This record gives sequence, C-alpha cells and structure tokens, in this order.
Amino acid sequence: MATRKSARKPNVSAEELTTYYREMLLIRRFEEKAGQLYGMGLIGGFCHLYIGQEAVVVGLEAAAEEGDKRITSYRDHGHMLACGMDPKGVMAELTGREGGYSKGKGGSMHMFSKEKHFYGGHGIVGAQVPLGAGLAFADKYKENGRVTFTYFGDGAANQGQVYEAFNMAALWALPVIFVIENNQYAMGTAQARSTSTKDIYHRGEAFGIPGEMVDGMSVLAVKEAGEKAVAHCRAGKGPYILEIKTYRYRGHSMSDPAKYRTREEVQKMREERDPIEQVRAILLEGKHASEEDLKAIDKDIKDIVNQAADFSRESPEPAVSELWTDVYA
Ligand SMILES: Cc1ncc(C[n+]2csc(CCOP(=O)(O)OP(=O)(O)O)c2C)c(N)n1
Ligand SMILES: [Mg+2]
Repeated sequence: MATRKSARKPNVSAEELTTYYREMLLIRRFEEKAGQLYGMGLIGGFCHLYIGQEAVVVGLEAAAEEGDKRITSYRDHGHMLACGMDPKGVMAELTGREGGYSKGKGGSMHMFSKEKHFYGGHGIVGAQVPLGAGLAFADKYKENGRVTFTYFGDGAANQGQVYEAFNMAALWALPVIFVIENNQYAMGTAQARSTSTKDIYHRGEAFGIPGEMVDGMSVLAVKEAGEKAVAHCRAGKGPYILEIKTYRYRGHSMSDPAKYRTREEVQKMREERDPIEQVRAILLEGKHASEEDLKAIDKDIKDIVNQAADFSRESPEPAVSELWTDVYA
C-alpha cells in the first residue's frame, strides 16, 4: 500500500506531516459537527460536507504562499478552514448568526474573507471559474506574483463557461490553477454517466494548458503537484490544470440519502484510502509521533470544534436592521 512505501521515506518533515494531520482532522471533525447541528435543526438550507476530500485543500494550501487567492463552489467549509479562517465564524455563519462571516445572512454557500483571500462560496455550478480567472487577471495586471486556486467539481467541468475561462486564461497567460476536485459524482450522477471522457485533465490541451491527474487521497501527492503548478504560474507560463481524484463520503448535501451508490463502495474507500488514516499510519510507522501525541491532537481539535459549536449557538440572530445592510441591488 502507498502508505507503507511513504512511511519509510516521507518527502517532508515530521513537523509538516503532523501539521497536515491536524489540518485535515480539523476539517473532518468540523464537518461532522456541522452534520450534527444540521440534524438538530440548528443549520437550515443547503449544507454540503467535505468529508473525504480533506487532502485536496490541505495539500494545496501547503503549496500556497501568503497573498495567494482561492475561490470555490458551495462545498466550501474545508477551503475556509484550510486557509486559516476562524472555525467560530464559519460555524456561526452555518447557524445563521451575527458572529458568522456574512453576519448570518449568507449561510453555508456564501462566505468570504478578504484577509485570507478567500473569495467564496458559489452556488451556481461553474460560476466561480471565470471569477477565478478574473482574480488572476487582477494579479497579473498588478504584477504582484500571486496565484489563484480556482476549485470546481467533475460535474462543473462540463459547464460551458469553464472553457471560455480556459481560453482567456491561456490567451493572457493568467496565473490561475484550475483545480478539478473529481469526487466522482455530480449530485447523484456518477462521472461515467455524465462525462464523455474518463480523464478530465486533458481538457485544457485544446487551449494549450498543461494538466495532470493527482491522487487526492494523498496529501503529499497533492502538495507535490500543487508546488509544480504554483511554480509554473509564478514563472509567468500561464494557467495549469490539476485533476485531483478524490471521494466524498457523505451525500451531495445533507438532504441526499445517496441511493445511487452502494454502502460497500463508500466503506471500501474509507478503509483503504482515507487521507487522514494514511498520514496517521506514516506518522506512527515512521515513529514520528506516538499514539499519545496523536490523541493530544485529537483532543485539541475536538475542543476547537466544540468551542466553535458553542459560539455558533450563543451568538444572536442578526438584528432586523441588518436586512438593509450589504444590499447592492
Ligand atoms: C448552473 C447550475 N446548474 C445546476 C445546479 C444544481 N447543482 C448543484 S450542485 C450540482 C452538481 C455539481 O457537481 P460537481 O461539480 O461534481 O461538484 P460536487 O458537488 O461533487 O462537489 C448541480 C447539478 C446549479 N447549482 N447550478
Ligand atoms: Mg463532483
């Protein structure tokens, strides 16, 4: 198994590996808590969990530098936590409270942070792709050396505007990494039923954009591919495509019973490919951490998530006067 091979010779320091373990675990536990709060009726509307996909954002954030930008779809909680946004503010937004990133008026799909260069949170499939190219255009214009990570799904990869964005990004050599998070499903539709070709990373070829496929269950593989893509963009060579093969363990959203796949399929992925378990095994087998060390991290993460949940329940609902703020129409 890949885990064992890497255990002998991890490409990064024990400290870095431990950080990735922590960051992935924070996303996992946060999402589990969000699922619980949803079940209790404390979160309303749509809520798309990221459980299973943690290595994608954690690996790419490890390749990013201060000032780089990120933009994604509605499945956005993991991206926010991985770029350093406050779990309290994210959870409070999920519960529609004043202490949330959008003052409780945006919910799961509509959060932003200028400070962390996180540009949403977009509910319209594929809409963030041209916006991501636009962010990269601004950076190119300012000659500031920044890169934009533009995330979208395998389903979104069939959207027309994605290819208009590819064309312009290639034409103007924009510093944008198009990250296709291929979790193998678009709502209840498996990739093979919606997509004419198996490999999506080839789709930039018509525009002269290089692409590659990445194992999205391995945080180290994602980081390595991310560093290559970032170096390409920073060198002024234009956009790059990463098709990251991943898997979501939960349904499309909280209201999806996921009847379009078997329990065994999900179970097999969890048992054999789980991104967090893989890093845990590397840490333990390489004696980079003890069971006690990892237990202490688990406890720490649990505390952070519980505090976020408490904050999200204690924060008041937005005042009625807030109806008239942040309105641009
Ligand atoms: C333009 C548009 N069409 C349809 C929808 C309904 N819809 C929401 S999510 C989704 C599937 C997208 O799947 P994918 O891009 O693979 O992302 P994932 O949910 O797997 O992260 C669809 C069709 C929408 N939100 N916007
Ligand atoms: Mg998908």
